[in-house]
Amino acid sequence: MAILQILQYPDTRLHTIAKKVAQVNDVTRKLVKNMAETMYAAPGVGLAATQVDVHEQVIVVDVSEEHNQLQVFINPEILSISGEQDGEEGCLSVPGIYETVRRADKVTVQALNLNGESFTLEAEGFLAVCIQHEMDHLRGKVFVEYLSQLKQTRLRAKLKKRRREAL
Ligand code: K1U
Ligand code: ZN
Repeated sequence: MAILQILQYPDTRLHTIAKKVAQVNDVTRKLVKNMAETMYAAPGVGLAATQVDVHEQVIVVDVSEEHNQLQVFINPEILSISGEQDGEEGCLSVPGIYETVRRADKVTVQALNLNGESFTLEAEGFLAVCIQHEMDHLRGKVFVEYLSQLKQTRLRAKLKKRRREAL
C-alpha cells in the first residue's frame, strides 16, 4: 500500500474529466487500497481518483465515526436527487478552507463495487454531501467553484500568500 500525493488547488489537473473504468480488475483494487490509505492518513472522509492524478471514475468515502466503514464507488451515476441542504465543506485539495455549499439532501447513486457488480445506494445528509463532492471531482469541479467570483479571487490570493510564506 502507499500514500499518494494529493493535487493542490489551483492545480489545473484537478479540472480533468475522469473516464469510466473499463474493467474492474486488480489494478483498480490496488488504486482503491492506496486511495483509502491516503484518505485515512490525510485525514479525510472522502477522496476522488482525480485528486491523486488518476483520471478514472473511482471514489472512496468513509463518514463513520470510527473510520472503519469504507464505501467504494466505481463509475458512479446519480439516478435521482431530492431536497436541499446547506453544509460546511472542506477539501483535501484546498487544505484549511471551509465554506458553505448548497447541495441535494438525498441522492440515489448507482455504481460498481470492487467485484465489478452494480449496486444502488440511497444516501442522505452528510454522506450525500460527500458523494456529491467526490463526484464533482470526477467532473473536474472543485467545491470552491460554487463560491462567488469575489470569494474565489480572495481565496486564490490567500492560498498564494500561504504557500509563499511556507517556502
Ligand atoms: O474530497 C476531499 O477532498 C475530501 C473531503 C470530503 C468532504 C468533506 C466535507 C464535506 C464534503 C466533502 C474531506 O475529507 S475534507 C476533511 C474533512 O472534512 C475531515 C477530516 C477529518 C475528520 C473529519 C472531516
Ligand atoms: Zn475535495
